[in-house]
Amino acid sequence: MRRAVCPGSFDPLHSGHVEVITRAASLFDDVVVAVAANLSKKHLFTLEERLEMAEEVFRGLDGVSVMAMPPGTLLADFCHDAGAAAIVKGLRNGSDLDYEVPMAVTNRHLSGVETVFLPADPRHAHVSSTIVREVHLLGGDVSAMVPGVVGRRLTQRR
Ligand code: COD
Repeated sequence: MRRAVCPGSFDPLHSGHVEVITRAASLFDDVVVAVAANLSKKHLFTLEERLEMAEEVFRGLDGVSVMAMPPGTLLADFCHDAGAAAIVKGLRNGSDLDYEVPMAVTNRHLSGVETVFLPADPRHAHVSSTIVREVHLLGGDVSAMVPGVVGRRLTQRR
């Protein structure tokens, strides 16, 4: 069985994430969405809330499960413990590539796990969690950028 890990903060989960994870699920037998507690980021949603939203979004997608990556966990160790063959990431642009390649090489050196990059679909390549949070907090409509469950949670936050 070929397992892949799709890691991220998912704060919040948006259409670009969902699209890449759905494509990963068509390439691998099993996909673990690893929701990270990133110590260097101040999150809008708690880890628990981000897990709940991801579980609801991917409930109907065969072969996809959601797990927490606790604070202080190396992604390489998480992948090793999960028996993953690959990390899957979406690439939006050259800046993502510059940022991601050193992490991919480091993760391979640490655990032998390869990173597979999928080009972001142009319909979602402009979307980021930062943009979703900012547009929402300033009163804009983000419904085209996030799954329904995330939109509802954001509305409750206003
Ligand atoms: N279209 C397609 N894909 C997208 C889009 C989009 N519009 N936006 C984001 N993505 C993809 C990217 O591949 C991104 O990596 C992933 O979705 C998750 O996005 P975010 O923003 O939720 O994730 P980040 O950048 O906050 O998450 C970073 C990690 C948690 C993956 C990283 O910090 C990590 O690996 N942490 C563990 C600690 C560790 O091992 N550190 C050493 C690394 S060498």
